[in-house]
Amino acid sequence: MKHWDQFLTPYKQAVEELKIKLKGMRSQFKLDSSHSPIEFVTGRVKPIASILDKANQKGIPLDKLEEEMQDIAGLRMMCQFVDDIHGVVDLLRNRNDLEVLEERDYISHKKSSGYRSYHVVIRYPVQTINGEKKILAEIQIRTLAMNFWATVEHSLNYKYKGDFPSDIKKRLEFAAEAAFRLDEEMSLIRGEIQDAQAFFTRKKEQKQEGKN
Ligand code: 0O2
Ligand code: 0O2
Repeated sequence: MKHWDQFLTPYKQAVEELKIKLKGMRSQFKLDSSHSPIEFVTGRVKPIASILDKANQKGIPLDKLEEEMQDIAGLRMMCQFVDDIHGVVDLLRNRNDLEVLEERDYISHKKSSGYRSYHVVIRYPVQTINGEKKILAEIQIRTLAMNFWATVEHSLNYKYKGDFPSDIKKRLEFAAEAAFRLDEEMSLIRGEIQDAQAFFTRKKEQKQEGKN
């Protein structure tokens, strides 16, 4: 157990640091009163049981976890619109506190399950009392609709261990299609939505100023 604690400590630190940094990007857009391409950010360290399951499934020896398991540290960035995702990926590519190693575009090429998301694998330096340690982390960037579908599908997957009854499988396919259409519809009225959001932000700011 102590060994796992030691192994996971830099990953925990990386997730905490990256959550602050990525949420900071959102705050900077808000301060600018410009549309934030980032709606919210979450992060987690993969639980030990899930690390062991995945290592087992993928035939990764436990002494190769650091190099071969890319999502022990995982971050998610949620966007309102599909187009925001590309903007967020560009922002990540331009940062000099992390190195983008790989990108997996499951939006242009959705998975057979219906899963859509953009994955970026990074190398991130963590400062420890024994010096710098570079770890791998995976950042998943997706719309709110993609996130809704993935979250629900993930729970069902857990329940059915991937072996879905055929009616549920069909429903999930329809739901993936509906989430895709929702993203398309929202993109078509993107300008309208952003104008409304900017209007309410200004109103809120005026109200705040009135109070102070
Ligand atoms: P804000 O500014 O209130 O949104 P944490 O350590 O709690 O900060 P963690 O462990 O990743 O972060 O928590 P969690 O519960 O996964 O959620 C992180 C942030 O995402 C929280 O915001 C939640 O309010 C927000 N969040 C989670 N689900 C949704 C959702 O479906 N819609 C929206 N809009 N936000 C969601 P914070 O950190 O409190 O900041
Ligand atoms: P968690 O923490 O439970 O979400 P793979 O071969 O697909 O296992 P690989 O090659 O390591 O994975 O990387 P990939 O495919 O880029 O990313 C895997 C992660 O993407 C998964 O992590 C999920 O978070 C998400 N994902 C991929 N496919 C699906 C899917 O069909 N449905 C849902 N809901 N999520 C998916 P884990 O390991 O499941 O971890």
